Amino acid sequence: MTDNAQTRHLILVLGDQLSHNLSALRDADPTCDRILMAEVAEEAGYVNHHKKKIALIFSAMRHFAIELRERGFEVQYHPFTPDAAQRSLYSVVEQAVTQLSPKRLISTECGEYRLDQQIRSWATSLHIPVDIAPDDRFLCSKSDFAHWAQGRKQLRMEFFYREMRQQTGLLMTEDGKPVGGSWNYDAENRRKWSGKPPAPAPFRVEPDAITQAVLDLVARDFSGHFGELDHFAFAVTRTEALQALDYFVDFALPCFGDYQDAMAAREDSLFHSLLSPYINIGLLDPREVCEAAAQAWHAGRAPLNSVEGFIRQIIGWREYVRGLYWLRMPEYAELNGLNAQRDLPGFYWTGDTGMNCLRHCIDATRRNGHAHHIQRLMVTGNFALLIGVQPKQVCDWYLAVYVDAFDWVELPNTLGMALHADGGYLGSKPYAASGKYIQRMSDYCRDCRYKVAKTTEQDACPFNSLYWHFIHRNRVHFADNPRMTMMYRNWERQGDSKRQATLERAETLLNALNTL
Ligand code: FAD
Ligand code: DLZ
Ligand code: SF4
Repeated sequence: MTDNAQTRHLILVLGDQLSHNLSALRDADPTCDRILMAEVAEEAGYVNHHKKKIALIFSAMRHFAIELRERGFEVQYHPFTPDAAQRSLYSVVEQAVTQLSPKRLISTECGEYRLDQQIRSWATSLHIPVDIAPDDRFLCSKSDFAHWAQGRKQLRMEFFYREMRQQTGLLMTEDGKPVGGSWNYDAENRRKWSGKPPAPAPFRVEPDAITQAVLDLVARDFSGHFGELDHFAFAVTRTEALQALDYFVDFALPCFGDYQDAMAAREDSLFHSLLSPYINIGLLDPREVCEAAAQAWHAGRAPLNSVEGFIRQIIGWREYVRGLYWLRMPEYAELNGLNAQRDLPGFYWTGDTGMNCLRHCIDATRRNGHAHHIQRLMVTGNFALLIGVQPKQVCDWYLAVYVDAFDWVELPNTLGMALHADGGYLGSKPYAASGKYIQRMSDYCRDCRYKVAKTTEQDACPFNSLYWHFIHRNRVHFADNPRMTMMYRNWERQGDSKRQATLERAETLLNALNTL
């Protein structure tokens, strides 16, 4: 494109849209279109994003811009500077529209409701047609999900997942049945890990000069943000992300299924893929990730409980929460079905607590910007649920601290799955658990200041009395839930004085959360 050529289309590419087959780029013409990408203060600062998350997004954006230029595109790229006059995507786009007078602004629909609403209003404020193409990197469109959900009072992932299996043909026989005879091998995903087989070291990429420059920038300009920047080793290009996928399939997938729910003090990620950041920012396509796993099963390189469990997370849970988000926003973000009003304890930001499970999970989060699903759900999420933290505060924490966090996936997982704040729309039963669950699935309790076998004593595991306090105070919500009947029966059976002592211990803990 020559300097004086008229720009036909200005194409906006966001920090989580780094896919060469992005719908907004599909009809792009290097001779007359211009691509706009910008690192801006507003996006980097609307929550206290982990330093590694900002570094990953800026570095991957810079690498993607170079790849686009290598393909012949003109890219207007705005690197972050703390004193830039343009602090929001809107102001960057407004300036480019003034400079270039494009005929149209093209974008792919944005993953977050907040920014999506802003972009949809730009046609009016910028006086330019704005074309928003569907994000077809997801396997289920927003309208197909809405159609599936229509008329259902409660949604259940399992039924959605079966339809997705049929639609994609993943792990299906030629006559339309699930391979192995079952849709779901969840019951074979619950082994405790004893140290063997050894877990693979996490995949690492050494930072190149571009990443190093971003790391210096983040260290300088985002020093107040959460998390450690040291040992940054994320893939920042599609080529590197594909290597991360191969590494996972070769070394972790075979054991992924058995140890999917396990946690261990000396292994942060065990057999998990660590691929969510790459899928979420567009370096990997969810279909190719699932196909790579299915291929490993067909080739006899990974067992069915691993491959089915892994694929279920992506075509099941990932698509399900995304569909639900768009179906229920914006009111979904305001839900607080259990009327939880407590503040998030300060130790969520520091890890400074004697509760070993929480300390380990928060410390891994601080170091890596990652914790695996059971750590997020059954340790940090479970504790916030039991003590009744305000959903908004918990959601802001999850959105900030994980490298893979974007509102469309974080919000339903936190507000719906972990906090049960949506009245059971996403899941039929709260994921509330006592210390016994954590003991069964991890080795955290062994070295803890608290005793997991005790409930009411001074050194008793806080999760135990808090669990019963949760059950007791939420009777009105759960007593009629058939999946909770057993719990209420157990609670009644304990007798008045034991129950009283348990509730008193819980009250003492609730009044001193930051000293635990
Ligand atoms: P693996 O265990 O290897 O799973 C494979 C892939 O499946 C993941 O990469 C991810 O793409 C997908 N996946 C697995 N579980 C889920 C799920 N529940 N929802 C959506 N996708 C899933 N995931 C995010 O990507 N971003 C978030 O902000 C996020 N916030 C969460 C908050 C809470 C409270 C909880 C309980 C879960 C959250 N998850 C989130 C889901 C899940 O914990 C992460 O996707 C997973 O830990 C990422 O690590 P991994 O790539 O090693 O996953
Ligand atoms: C998360 C994030 C960050 C930290 N920075 C930028 C940025 O500077 N420029 C940009 O285009 N996008 C960024 N993002 C992602 C967006 O905030 C937003 O979360 C997603 O585009 C919504 O799907
Ligand atoms: Fe966590 Fe309780 Fe176990 Fe300590 S004893 S690690 S607080 S579950």
